[in-house]
Amino acid sequence: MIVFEKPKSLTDAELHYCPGCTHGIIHRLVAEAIDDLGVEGIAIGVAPVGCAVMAYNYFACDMVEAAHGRAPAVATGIKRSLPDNIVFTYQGDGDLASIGMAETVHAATRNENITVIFVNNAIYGMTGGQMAPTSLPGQVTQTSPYGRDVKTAGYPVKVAEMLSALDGPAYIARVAVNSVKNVKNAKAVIRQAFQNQIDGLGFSLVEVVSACPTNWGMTPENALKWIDEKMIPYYPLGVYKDKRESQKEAEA
Ligand SMILES: Cc1ncc(C[n+]2csc(CCOP(=O)(O)OP(=O)(O)O)c2C)c(N)n1
Ligand code: SF4
Repeated sequence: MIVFEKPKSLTDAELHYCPGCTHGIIHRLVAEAIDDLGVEGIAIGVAPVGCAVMAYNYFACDMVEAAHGRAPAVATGIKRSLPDNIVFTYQGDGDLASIGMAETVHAATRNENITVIFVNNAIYGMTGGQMAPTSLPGQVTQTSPYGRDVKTAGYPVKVAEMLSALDGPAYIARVAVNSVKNVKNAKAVIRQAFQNQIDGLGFSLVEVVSACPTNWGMTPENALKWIDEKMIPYYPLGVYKDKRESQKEAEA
């Protein structure tokens, strides 16, 4: 009896992520959503620049590599020219909320029918742990050795809250992958974000609070605890915007 299987939408390539990094869990949840919805033959992913730069080796579908931060613009072009395909981006916080902020906001406000997976690990992982737009107040990073000072570096960007204030996007949610309960919920939300695209609803973004034990300078176990103790209080989980639900309420 098979009790555990790799999703069909992941290749056999060995992941290069650090021990305890939760990028791997998120890859799996995306691949499971693609499998469950039966869109593996028509999915096209757009890989970021960041630790997930080699996502094109891991997802068993057509993949395109975008320049740093440009994935939503690249995905827009792909989806508009191939509307019957299912197009997703996979991006970190440096990629999406720093250099790629404009692309993100404008793809959301245009309600492009794409699915965006946004991995918020509160740091630039690939380049060695610099402060990200999402680093917490007081968080020590390579470029904030005394902790993020909001007086000079500003406050963290709350992407889910910010985008849900726009009229455009169809679905905005935040999940975490630091416990079994949170992973199960993340799976359902990511699946919904793909289902929305199949149903033609428009722009769906799932912010996934994720661990970077290497650059946080923590053991994998403590990194998961830090998510509970520090990240989730600042970045509350939940569905921030759901046009399907607001439509139902308006009709009731
Ligand atoms: C145009 C451009 N600017 C800067 C870089 C350098 N760079 C590569 S990855 C990265 C940040 C990655 O951080 P994030 O998107 O949070 O992903 P993570 O590695 O944490 O998963 C930066 C600044 C680049 N490759 N291209
Ligand atoms: S540096 Fe951080 S985000 Fe990158 S693979 Fe390692 S743990 Fe993951």
